[in-house]
Amino acid sequence: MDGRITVVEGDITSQDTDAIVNAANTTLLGGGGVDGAIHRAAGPELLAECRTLGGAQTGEAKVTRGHRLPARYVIHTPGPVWHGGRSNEAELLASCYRNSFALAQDVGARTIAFPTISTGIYRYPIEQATAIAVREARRALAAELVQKVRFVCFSHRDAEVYRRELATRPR
Ligand code: AR6
Repeated sequence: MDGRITVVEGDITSQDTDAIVNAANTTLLGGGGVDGAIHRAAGPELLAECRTLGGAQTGEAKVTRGHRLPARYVIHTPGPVWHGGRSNEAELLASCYRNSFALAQDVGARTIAFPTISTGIYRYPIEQATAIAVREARRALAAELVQKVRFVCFSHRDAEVYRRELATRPR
């Protein structure tokens, strides 16, 4: 297992990484799930900054300051809604990770924490989403876009899926 990738069970809003990633929607104006939690913890200044961004397409990413969060930056990325797997979901989810890593490098964020993008309200199957997340994290680390990646799982079950994936060799 690559020691630069860690898995924790917990709340992404309390992470002390340089950047945290928000599983947003295309409006970038907040919502439920982890998006709602991040906006509540960051305070209304986050929504005010998000209003200047003009939304984002699925798979894109945009960055704001962290405001009241411990993290300096929030990278907002709308993941794909799961429609059964034949609507380009895998490529779009990979784009979320790639664009998030690219933005982290742009702003100089060396450590980054991700939630399990798309696996909640958007219903992406956790095993398949995890394989993509881990593959893209390994690539970003190999390319030295960031130095550390933390996967923040909201449930023990999700964390176990990540640990299993990290214990397997890169595919
Ligand atoms: N910290 C870490 N993970 C969390 C937290 C938290 N504080 N809260 C929830 N999760 P979801 P999606 C987990 O639904 O599937 C929003 O309305 C959650 O249990 O937040 O990408 C947006 O505005 C799940 O495992 O994101 C979009 O409309 C994971 O985060 C839509 O939901 C992702 O679940 C995006 O849906």
